[in-house]
This record gives sequence, structure tokens and C-alpha cells, in this order.
Amino acid sequence: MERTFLAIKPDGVQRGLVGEIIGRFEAKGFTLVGMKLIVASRELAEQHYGVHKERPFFEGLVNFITSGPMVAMVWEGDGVVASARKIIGATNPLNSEPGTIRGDLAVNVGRNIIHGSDAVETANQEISLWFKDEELSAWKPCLTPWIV
Ligand code: 3AN
Repeated sequence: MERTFLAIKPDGVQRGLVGEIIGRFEAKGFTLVGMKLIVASRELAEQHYGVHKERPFFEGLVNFITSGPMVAMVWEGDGVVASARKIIGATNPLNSEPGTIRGDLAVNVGRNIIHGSDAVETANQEISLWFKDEELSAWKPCLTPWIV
């Protein structure tokens, strides 16, 4: 089953948006299989955003991401990587469609409240960077299967 890595950034936690954000992925029908509140070390943040290390905003991004607790999560479901990116919206919240998380809740590209993996391969790398295997639980809702 496909999995993605999502993280509510320090601004989302500070603004009290954790419940609102998690609720959108639950309501969609994805399954939360791992979650922790974590203040990322510089090393972890630099590894996570390594692809951006030559960009002018890299230093500020790492400073921001390590500035307070984040909610790191792993979500599971068919097509969850691409679907989560749609639910999150465009990188710059001023370009994100209304109805997306960033489109509804953010205005600043440097404070866009949530991260979501951009591809299945990246998702697998980010999941193993942020979580140990034993921190993830594969489970299925034991309700009438309303989603197949
Ligand atoms: P996304 O998070 O939508 O995949 P990326 O991977 O292009 O976007 O950028 C990673 C993060 O870097 C963004 N979430 C944002 O916080 C930050 N970022 C991207 N572009 C800028 C920018 N021009 N100025 C400041 N921060 C930026």
C-alpha cells in the first residue's frame, strides 16, 4: 500500500491548525499509520531539504523548520502521494486554490504550514529519514468497509 510523509510545520503547530489539517486527510479516507511531535535537529532538517541546499532560502528554511515542534506523519492509501499534494495545494499559498490547505490557511511561501512528499520514491526516503519501522503501525479500520 502506498504511503506518504506529511509534516505540519512549526507555523501550523503554533497557529493551532493540527486538528484541522489532520481532519482533512482522515475525512478524505486515508489511514494515519505513524505520527509524532518532533523538534527537528539541524542535521535532520538539512537532510530533509538537501535538494534545496543551493537555494537562497535554504538557511532561513532550516532555521524555521528547526524553530519549534512539528507534527511528522505517515499516511497510507491508494494514490496517497499525489492526492495529498492536491489536498495541500501549490507551494506558494497565494497561488494555491481555495479548498486546499495552503489556499485556505496560508499566505506566505516561507510559512506554508505543511510539507508533503512529491513522489512515491521521495516519500519512501522521507519516511525512513523521519521514522523507525517500529514507529509505524499497519492497521485497517474494523468497520463496515465503506472504502475499497
Ligand atoms: P513543496 O513544499 O510545495 O514541495 P518545495 O519542495 O519547492 O515545495 O519547497 C520546499 C519548501 O521550501 C517549501 N515548502 C517552502 O517552505 C520553502 N520555499 C520554497 N520556495 C521558497 C521561496 N521562494 N522562499 C522561501 N521559502 C521557500
